[in-house]
Amino acid sequence: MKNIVVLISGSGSNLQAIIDICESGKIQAKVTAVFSNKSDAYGLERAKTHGIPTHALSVQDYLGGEGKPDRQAFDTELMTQIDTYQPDLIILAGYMRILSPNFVQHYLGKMLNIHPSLLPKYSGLHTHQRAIDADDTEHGTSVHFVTEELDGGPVILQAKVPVFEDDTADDLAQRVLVQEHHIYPLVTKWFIEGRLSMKDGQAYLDAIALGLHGYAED
Ligand code: NHR
Ligand code: GAR
Repeated sequence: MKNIVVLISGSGSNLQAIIDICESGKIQAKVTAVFSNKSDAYGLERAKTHGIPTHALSVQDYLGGEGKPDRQAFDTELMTQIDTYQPDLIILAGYMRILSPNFVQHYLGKMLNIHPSLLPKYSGLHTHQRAIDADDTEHGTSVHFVTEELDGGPVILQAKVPVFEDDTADDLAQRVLVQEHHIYPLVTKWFIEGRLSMKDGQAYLDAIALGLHGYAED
């Protein structure tokens, strides 16, 4: 049985999808802990419902010079606590804080993120509004390995959705989420089965190098 630790900041619907596939017995893994940088994240309640230990760390408890949040100190404590669970895989599921280089290096090749855009388009925040503002006719989501470059790690799998004329950012976000709940558990399954790896900044599925858009390159 492999151990998965999930990091969240909000609703945790992707966390739920991961918990569900683990509980279904379709993969030999369990979510052993959930960490949040927000104590009121709804995802923490979801974890508790499934008997999963939860931890909320507040950036406000890790202030450095001039009272500014000390990213390094926060991430070091996060790493120490995560490591007590001996994770085989770290999953970012709506985690909203940039991770420092030390943290990323520590889990390199075993940390995944789901980002709500068709990377390399729209890294960073507010992706749905940006797709609408650019009059894009399609949008989507990407699962990628986490590297030091924000949303810049190699893509594993994407899913596309249409953008309709009257869409608000929230409409689009909901449509994207439905796809995320399919592709994130699938990629998690691949990883747990030992089929996925990252070497020299390149993602591999069954030892075959994946392209710019991951498995579904067109
Ligand atoms: N960390 C590294 N090093 N690399 C990545 O690829 C990461 C990461 C941390 C989080 C998720 C990412 C996303 O999918 C992610 C990928 C937060 C921000 C951000 O600007 C950007 C991208 C992502 C997550 N956060 C602000 C910060 O100063 C805070 C924003 C807020 O709290 O609302 O950390 O989109
Ligand atoms: C998801 O759409 C995820 O792609 C996005 O936030 C949502 C989280 O939903 N992630 C980011 O924007 C990361 N910066 P959830 O909490 O219900 O899983």
